[in-house]
Amino acid sequence: GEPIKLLAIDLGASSGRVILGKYDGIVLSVEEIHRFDNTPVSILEHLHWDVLRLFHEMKTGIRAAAREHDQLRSLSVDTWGVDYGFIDDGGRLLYSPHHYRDQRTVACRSELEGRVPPAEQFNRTGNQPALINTVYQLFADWQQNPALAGTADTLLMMPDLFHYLFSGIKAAETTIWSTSGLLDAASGKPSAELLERLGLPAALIPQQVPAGTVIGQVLPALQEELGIGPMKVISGASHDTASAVASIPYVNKEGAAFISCGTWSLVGMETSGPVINDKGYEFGFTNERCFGGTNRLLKNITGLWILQETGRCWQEAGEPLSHIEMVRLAKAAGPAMARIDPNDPLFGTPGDMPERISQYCRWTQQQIPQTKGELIRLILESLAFSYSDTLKKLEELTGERISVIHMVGGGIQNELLCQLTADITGREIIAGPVEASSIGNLIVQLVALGKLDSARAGELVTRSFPCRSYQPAGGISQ
Ligand code: ADP
Ligand code: LRH
Repeated sequence: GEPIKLLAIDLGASSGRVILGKYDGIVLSVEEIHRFDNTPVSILEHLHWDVLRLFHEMKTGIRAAAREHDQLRSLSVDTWGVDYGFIDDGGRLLYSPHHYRDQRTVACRSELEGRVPPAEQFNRTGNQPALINTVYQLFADWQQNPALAGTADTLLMMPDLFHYLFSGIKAAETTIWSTSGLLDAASGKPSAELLERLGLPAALIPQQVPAGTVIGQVLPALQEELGIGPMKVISGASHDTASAVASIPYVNKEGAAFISCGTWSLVGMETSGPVINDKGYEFGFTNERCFGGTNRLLKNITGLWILQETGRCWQEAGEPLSHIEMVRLAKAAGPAMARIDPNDPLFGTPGDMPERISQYCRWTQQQIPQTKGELIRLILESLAFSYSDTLKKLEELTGERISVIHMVGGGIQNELLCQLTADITGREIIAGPVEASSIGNLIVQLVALGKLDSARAGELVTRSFPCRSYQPAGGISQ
């Protein structure tokens, strides 16, 4: 019969896409309908997401899909973590949500940490304390904008916000909320105690739903505007990393780690429950929820963002380079003469990355890269070394030996990064799928619609999307 047709809307911190998925019961095929940049806007010295533009681009994608295909059954949005918008009691969006790299949290850090020390935050929530976390942002909003207490009725995390704009339904999906630093790790519910000690109203948080919930339908007026029929809105694994991990075609989950490579690099393993101990805290790990309720023990590494920002600087200087050219130059440059710690705060905010990397090398008394190729190579090798270091810590934390690493996400199109990771970790890399978040998004929708058994998802991905394997070449070691 007719295949089932669904739309995945995947918003990364650098770009968004509307993907059409078709499932005939055997194979899942995907077609990219619309891709758009996700460019934050700095206004009045604060960094914001352009949500109206993003919603407009989503609509453009849906309209385009509807022109070619009828019977689109459902849609689901997944986005990057931690960010949110406010809705007032009339259902209106209050203002364009802040970007997690906005610096308003800095001034409130010590006040927050005086009330709930970082180690306690970690022990309660399983989330690694970080200035980007929802809890830091929300606390800063409450301190710096007292009027919010009177106007903000509901807090919607980014994907929940878009689901609301599509359906009119307000919900709090658990995977995205598990990035907030506000959920109790054990119960998976908002921590009443944490909220109270920070003076934040629990009433801001709408009804919680698990990943894979049909929350409503696209609003009638939107159906008409977009030229679609009735379409379900599904709250999926709405954190992009949760979606990406839902797409991993594990051969054997035991001894398998993952690296989700996009703007960020997320390095981790699935575990049955949160891993909360002093070492995990000290090593900088975090615990987030997966589709199905299991746990993801992972570390956030400032990833290809550093290369993106570098590329942006060169572009602004009138010397743009494509991804392919960057990889070619880095290959030609040969082994890097210096290394950075990608998680150094120096690399966390927008700015002149090439200059900051030189600065870092100067401070650490290393050779300063002289050419673009050397600089790119330095970034990629530094990432691979930090992956390797993180994987060793993961082995120490879990007591498991990692034998294979699944790499997923846009960054795996950088085959030099994949090969360096194989070489430096000494492990086999299985790379794929590239569009991991979109594919995971579609899988969760299929499960929610009762069309796929979640235990069969890995096989479906293996059947439907090519993966590439990289073997360690030997010769490079830490
Ligand atoms: P996000 O979801 O965070 O927006 P993606 O998963 O789309 O990120 O991955 C974006 C990254 O993928 C870019 O930073 C870039 O480094 C890398 N990338 C994208 N296309 C290519 C390509 N053709 N070759 C090499 N790298 C690529
Ligand atoms: C990756 C990601 C990551 C973090 C960051 C803010 O896109 O979702 O897991 O939460 O964005």
